[in-house]
Amino acid sequence: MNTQHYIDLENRFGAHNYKPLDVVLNRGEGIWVWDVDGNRYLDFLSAYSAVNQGHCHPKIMQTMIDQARKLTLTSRAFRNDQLGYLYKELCEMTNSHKVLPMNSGAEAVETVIKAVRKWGYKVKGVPENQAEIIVCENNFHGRTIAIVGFSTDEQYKDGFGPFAPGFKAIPFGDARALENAITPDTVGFLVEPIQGEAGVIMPPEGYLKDVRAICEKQNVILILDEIQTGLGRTGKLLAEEHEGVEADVTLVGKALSGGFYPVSAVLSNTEVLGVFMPGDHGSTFGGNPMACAVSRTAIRVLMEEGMVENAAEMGAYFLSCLKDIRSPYIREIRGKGLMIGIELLPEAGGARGFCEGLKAKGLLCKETHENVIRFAPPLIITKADIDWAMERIESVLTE
Ligand code: IF1
Repeated sequence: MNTQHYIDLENRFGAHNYKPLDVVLNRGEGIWVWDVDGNRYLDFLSAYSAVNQGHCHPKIMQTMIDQARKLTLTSRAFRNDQLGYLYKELCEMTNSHKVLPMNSGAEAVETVIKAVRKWGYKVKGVPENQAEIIVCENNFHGRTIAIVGFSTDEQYKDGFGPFAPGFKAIPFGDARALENAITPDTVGFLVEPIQGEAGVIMPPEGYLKDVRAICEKQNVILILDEIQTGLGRTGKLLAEEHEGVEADVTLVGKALSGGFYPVSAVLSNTEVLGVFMPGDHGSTFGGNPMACAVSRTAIRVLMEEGMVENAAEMGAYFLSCLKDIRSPYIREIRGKGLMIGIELLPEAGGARGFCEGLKAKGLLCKETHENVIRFAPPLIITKADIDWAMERIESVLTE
């Protein structure tokens, strides 16, 4: 069966809401993936940072198999023996007090929107239905109706209205703008520590510290969406650690399961999650024993196997190699840890062509918007692997 056969199947029977690179994968191990024709590729996307631990990590896989033999799903109508341990281990690791488990990242975002609104009414004293959440321009927090409703990207919204009210967008990286936007009805500020989808956009240094102080002073809940930046990606367990701050609420997902299973969580350091009463919120699959067992092992290997430190070290090495490239196409190279973007000049003809070129040389990555090539390899990558990748990246960017 060749690649085209699988592509034809997808095109005939699937919705066309993606335009993937034409590579059909059927096997993965560590940083490598293989296509149906037997070609091997270095994965520089890591499923959008969901496989930070590398593909098919043997310990996570073993946990999944063992748990599948025992018990997969109980629903939250009953308790299971994994959930409490996941709570405890996540709290200890992230210095949180409370956890609420969901499945997708978007569900974690929806959950926190409900929680901070209710906190606003019950604790802060905001008048009924007046709660306001501040978000940033060019945000990406998922695809549900509430979330795309506060996107500032026209494509994400076009044709999908009407949307939920109660959101206000301000420029990213501008602490003054936050200060000016807050009103007595503001309950939360939702922000990515580094904007991923927007093109690996880094805020000015001190930004998180400043917004932390502003939220504190104005009694506004600071919510960091670390679904992409969290769990080692930027060289710290959570990106907030780069500035020594602690959010009131932190959202994690993606690598929380090492890519085996959709698991997300809302982590809370205040009484925000305390506003939920039985029946207020839930999910059939959220907190199921399979998800809990898998993510317990996924976070354990992340820590035990030094992946966070490796991301910091290899990220710095990779960034310095990239900055040595002399290319007429590059506008800027930026990133933290192993979350790196190369912004191309408009005359380069778009990032997609470069991603196609890299694929032909055995390296898989994905453009974001028109002009940014995004690199996010698994956090287990070695110096030799980066050198291997650099040869290919350099040749595509200079030929
Ligand atoms: C797609 C990007 C990455 C996220 C942040 C929440 C979510 C995401 C910061 C929602 C999801 C994804 C989804 C994926 C593309 C992707 C992405 F290109 F959009 F920017 F990762 F880089 N918060 N990000 O980045 O999590 O519900 O998907 O589990 O195809 O939509 P989800």
